[in-house]
Amino acid sequence: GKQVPGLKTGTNIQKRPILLGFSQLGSESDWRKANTLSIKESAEESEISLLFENAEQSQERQFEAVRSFIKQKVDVISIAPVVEKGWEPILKEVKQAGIPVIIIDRLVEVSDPSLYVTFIGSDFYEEGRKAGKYVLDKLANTPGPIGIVELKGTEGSTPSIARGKGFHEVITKRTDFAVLESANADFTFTQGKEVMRSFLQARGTSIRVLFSHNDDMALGAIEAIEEYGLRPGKDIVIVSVDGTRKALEKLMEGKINSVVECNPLLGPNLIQAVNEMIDGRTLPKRIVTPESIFTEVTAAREIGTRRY
Ligand code: GZL
Repeated sequence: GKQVPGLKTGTNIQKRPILLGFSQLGSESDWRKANTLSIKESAEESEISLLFENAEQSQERQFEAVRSFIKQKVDVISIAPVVEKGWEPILKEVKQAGIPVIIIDRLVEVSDPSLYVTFIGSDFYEEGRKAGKYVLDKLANTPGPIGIVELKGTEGSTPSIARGKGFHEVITKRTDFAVLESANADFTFTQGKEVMRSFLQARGTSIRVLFSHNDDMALGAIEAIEEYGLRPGKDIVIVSVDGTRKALEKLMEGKINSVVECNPLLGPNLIQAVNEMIDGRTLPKRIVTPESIFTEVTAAREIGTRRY
């Protein structure tokens, strides 16, 4: 195992695996399942032993997991925070215990940046802007007014806040674009279908565009649109975020028009950050995962290599 400083006993240095406590926020989507698998696989490949706790969307259960990691005296704690607010107290407890914290995937809103070493995750604001730009391009030659509906992710989560902000800022360029409905559907297939059904009942054929904050909600919405009697990808332009295999398949069928990539494979970045930190190296405050955008054209090329 790695040499953990302060573990010298006598002449030989005591070697034991690094203990990483990871609080995962849930298993709400294909993206999340891929994220969990990536972290477990990367920990296995390295000499790091992983304590994994799944909070199933409950911030309180994330706090409990972090407290149990403190009790177990782990070397590092990593958190994928379900929402941004409410993390100061628990992160102060971790700091008092002298355990470094790595935030991954989503961000925490804290006034004291020393409460975590680094944040590894996507630029969600840019993802929202990419989605907005796609809609502007797709409808460049379509006269308004154009009705848009939005399926938002978990209320108060970084991806939902930032994707929405980026998207809305970009589409203001067209004054004949109107957001008719915008509601949270918690990143899940089931709620995406239910909320889209309610949008259709309220607004019917005035809906011309759907912006979904993730693929699972978009896939649910596609079922609602087809049950309503409209053609997803044709009567309603659909742009989504993540880039899961199921979404790329719909992209190839023409039922989704564009998918903005959000990379869930954060395992290698996390494990590398843990090892570098244990070796006493300083880490950048922010590590951004590289991402692109998929359309009907590129989906075919991508689908073969997708791992999730
Ligand atoms: C984004 C991640 C989001 C995904 C959803 O990094 O937090 O949560 O976009 C997932 O699919 O549920």
